[in-house]
This record gives sequence, structure tokens and C-alpha cells, in this order.
Amino acid sequence: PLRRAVCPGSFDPITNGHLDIVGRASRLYDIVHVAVMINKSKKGLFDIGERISLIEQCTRAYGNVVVESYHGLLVDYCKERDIPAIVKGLRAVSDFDYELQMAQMNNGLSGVETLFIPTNPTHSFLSSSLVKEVAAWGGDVSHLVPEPVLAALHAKVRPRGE
Ligand code: COD
Repeated sequence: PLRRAVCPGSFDPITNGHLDIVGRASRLYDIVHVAVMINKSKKGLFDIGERISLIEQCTRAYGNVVVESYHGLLVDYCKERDIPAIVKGLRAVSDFDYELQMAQMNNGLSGVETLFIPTNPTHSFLSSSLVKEVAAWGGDVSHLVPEPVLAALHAKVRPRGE
């Protein structure tokens, strides 16, 4: 059987940090699902369709990545698709506390395992929210996000000097 894993998140928008983790997971598993988890209480900059399209453009070259949105519990997403493993990136100890709680909760709910990949140090301080904040004020984020995301950000907020 094919070995599957899921990289879940909000991906509003996908950054080079996310992409590094998805790419590394895609080398470890036959199929990697990227699940855009819908959080009704968090209105994003990009709608779910835009997020999916951007992730697809950025992960197409890996050849084994499936992108989907899901409204519900991550463990149910995994159960419905027979996915035994969640792959998450860890940036710093500040991520660990919450990630450990989620990993233990998810394992207790359904037995699904969570595997952590340490982030590439160049992405240690990278988050979607900081990217959005810097871009909104016209700062340069070209080294933090893949090209399609940069173009999409520029379409929403004018870069400085234009
Ligand atoms: N470097 C490496 N990895 C990174 C980086 C970076 N710079 N930035 C983010 N990541 C990784 C992390 O593993 C992170 O968890 C993941 O990418 C996604 O990041 P975000 O910011 O897009 O997503 P979050 O943190 O908002 O995602 C939280 C989930 C959606 C995974 C979580 O809320 C969830 O599972 N929700 C579904 C409902 C549910 O099941 N709830 C119960 C949980 S116990």
C-alpha cells in the first residue's frame, strides 16, 4: 500500500518555511496530502480557493502532493483517507508546547502519529502572519515566499514605489 502523510495548516499564504517541510515530507512518503484546514473564526487574507491554487502551483514539481481543504477535525480527515501520519515543522521551542498538545490530543483521539521535522534555520522566524504584515506595509518579502505567492500578495497590496 502507498504510504501517506498529511501536512496540515492554514497556509494563508504558503511560505518558504511550509514549502520546505512539504518538500522534505514528499521525499519520505509516497503521497503527501496538504490539508488547508478551514477555521471559520479566522478570516484570512486569501480565500480557501486561492490558498489551494497557490499551494498547487508551488508543489506541482514534487509530483506526489495532493492539496485539499477540510472543514472539521484533522483526525477525521486522516481517518477518511487512511492517513497514519501527520508531518509538522518545528521552528523553535516556542512552537513545541502547542504542537506537543495537539500531537498528544490527536494521538489520543484516533491513534494517528505526529512526526516533527526541524525547520531549515533560514526559515526559523518565518510565519504567514509576519509575511502578511510586512507585505501590507510595502516591505520586501521576496526571499520569504515562493514566486506565485509574491505575485498574489502584490495583487492584494501594492509594493512600495509602484
Ligand atoms: N518552518 C517550518 N515549518 C513551518 C513554518 C516554518 N517557518 N511555518 C509553519 N510551519 C509548519 C508548522 O508545522 C505548522 O504547524 C504548519 O506549517 C502550518 O502552519 P500554519 O501557520 O499555516 O497553520 P496553523 O498553525 O494555523 O495550523 C494549525 C492546524 C490547522 C494544523 C490546527 O489548528 C488543526 O489541526 N486544526 C483542525 C481542527 C482540529 O483538528 N483541531 C484539534 C487539534 S488537536
